[in-house]
Amino acid sequence: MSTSQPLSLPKFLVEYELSQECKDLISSLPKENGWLTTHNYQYQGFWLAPIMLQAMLACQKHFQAQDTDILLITNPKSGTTWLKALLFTLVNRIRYRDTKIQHPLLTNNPHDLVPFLEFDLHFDKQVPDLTSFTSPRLFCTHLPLVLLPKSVKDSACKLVYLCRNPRDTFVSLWHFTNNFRAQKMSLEEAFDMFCQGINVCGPLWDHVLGYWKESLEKPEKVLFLKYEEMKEQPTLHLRRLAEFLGCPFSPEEETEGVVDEIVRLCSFENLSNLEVNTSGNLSTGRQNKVFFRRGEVGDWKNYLTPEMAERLDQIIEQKLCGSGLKF
Ligand code: PAP
Repeated sequence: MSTSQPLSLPKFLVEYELSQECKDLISSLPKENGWLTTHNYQYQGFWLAPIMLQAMLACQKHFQAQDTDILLITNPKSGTTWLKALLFTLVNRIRYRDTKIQHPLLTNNPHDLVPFLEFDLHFDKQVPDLTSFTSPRLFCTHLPLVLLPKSVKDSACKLVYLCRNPRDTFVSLWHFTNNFRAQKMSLEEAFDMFCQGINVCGPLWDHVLGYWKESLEKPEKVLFLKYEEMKEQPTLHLRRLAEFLGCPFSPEEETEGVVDEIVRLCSFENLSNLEVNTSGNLSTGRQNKVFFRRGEVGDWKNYLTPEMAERLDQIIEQKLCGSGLKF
């Protein structure tokens, strides 16, 4: 196994001084080796890093969703950065239409424009001050449906869920993880854990299924998107997104090419080449470039053997059976 100088761990994954409440909770939970933290713990069917458990408890206690909020939700490495960019640009498009104002995406990584509820806001055991957020407030989370704060479910806020083919999600996660490890995780070891559902916010299929079913039951509340379909027809899905959020593109905007403009601004090619993303750091300390690797569909073919792909497919097929969802 090769070793190379690892990047420093993101702040939220550094083993933290946990609250007594979190320590008590953790002591009763099943644990497994973590990919980045020493252990992950299984809570209500999902594997979470200790600091995520603590943040989740804080979110559940303190986060008060507003009816106009938009919550963007993904399993890690499913296209979070892209969706953050698209949503931010979409809902703020009037504000930054004036070409004299530099668009924030040109100088900020999308993660600094749309905060994670659990990592960026509910992290330090304090109730965060959200008064500076203008409506509609945009937040992001990796939390599974069952662990969302109650106020999200009780309010009329909208949820936008993005999923990605599990094969590519796995390969992306494996690369991302190894950026931060001195002792690299072998593909086989990581794959075996992934197939058992033991990765942060895993099992992936349960995460996806929770939101898929919710989107079928409450289509006005949850929009379910797929990374591959967005790559194939980005303008179509951006229009769907705008309609779902109640801010459809006007005929004038259509004529002026605003839809194409947003897709181009948020594209992998554009964002990954901006200076802020090649050499900048997030406010939480992570290097922005780790969020841009290849941004392609089907990169798994370069890593997984046919047997591995078949194993994962069989698991997914069995887990999704009867749900109507396919990858
Ligand atoms: P996160 O869940 O940890 O925030 P996330 O953004 O979901 O990370 O994952 C990064 C993946 O999205 C990378 O995929 P890859 O490893 O297969 O390359 C990254 O390249 C891809 N990505 C980032 N920005 C974009 C974009 N604008 N369009 C398409 N894919 C993108």
